[in-house]
Amino acid sequence: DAIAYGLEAPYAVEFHDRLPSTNDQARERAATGVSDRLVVAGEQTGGRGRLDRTWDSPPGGVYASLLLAPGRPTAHAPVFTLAAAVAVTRACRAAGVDAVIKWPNDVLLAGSERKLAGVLTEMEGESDRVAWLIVGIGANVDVAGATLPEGATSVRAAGGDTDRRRFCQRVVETFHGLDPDAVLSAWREHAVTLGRVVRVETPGGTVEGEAVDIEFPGALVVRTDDGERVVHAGDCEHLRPA
Ligand code: BT5
Repeated sequence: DAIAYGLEAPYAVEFHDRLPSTNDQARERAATGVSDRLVVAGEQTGGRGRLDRTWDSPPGGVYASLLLAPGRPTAHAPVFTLAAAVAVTRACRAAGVDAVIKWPNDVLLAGSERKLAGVLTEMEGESDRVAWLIVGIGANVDVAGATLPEGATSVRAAGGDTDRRRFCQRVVETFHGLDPDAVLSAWREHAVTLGRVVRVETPGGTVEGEAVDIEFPGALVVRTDDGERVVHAGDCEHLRPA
């Protein structure tokens, strides 16, 4: 598999031509006490998004899950989603595709709402520390636009460099090289959500207003008619420029 050849990472890397889900594979590794492991697959047969949604995972995409060492505060988990989104955005840009971040976990083609990539962070806590933390990345790299779901696009469809090994290498290097203190400012630099009027469906109801900032570990600050709301999770829709 082209993606497998010569990838260098500060973690052990395992490659599979095909897996149900790299996140699930990483989870199985975690159960045997492994950590600091990157699991990469050439395609997935059961790729997952958030909230029981599916992630279409045809050959040519990049499907990678990073199993991080235990012990971090569970409350910090969302910052790894932001860091992964920054890493994927920069990898897209290095491949010649103008990508931007939509809160919380989408990477879009700039000037459109078409999705290039998504991030799925999962964890389990023991009291307030993570027992395992998995950051899963799905990116449409060398995938023809026609094989993707509606609203999706790919590096290939956008005319970028389709070398998956190079793409994956850049994601890993950027993610690893991002100083935790630098994640929020890097995210702000690439985000398209800030300065928009958004509607966020949260577990506690709908929040609508101008997205004004991001707060550690990854909460969106929304200025509503009733004052500022700090939104920790949800699905975000961009309505219009503020
Ligand atoms: C995500 O979920 O965006 C997270 C996707 C994470 C996938 C990676 S692949 C490696 C690792 N192993 C896994 O099993 N998962 C991770 P969410 O925000 O819930 O978005 C899901 C929605 O995106 C779907 O309901 C579709 O509308 C859309 N979608 C599905 N497949 C897509 C694709 N390939 N490209 C763009 N959009 C897609």
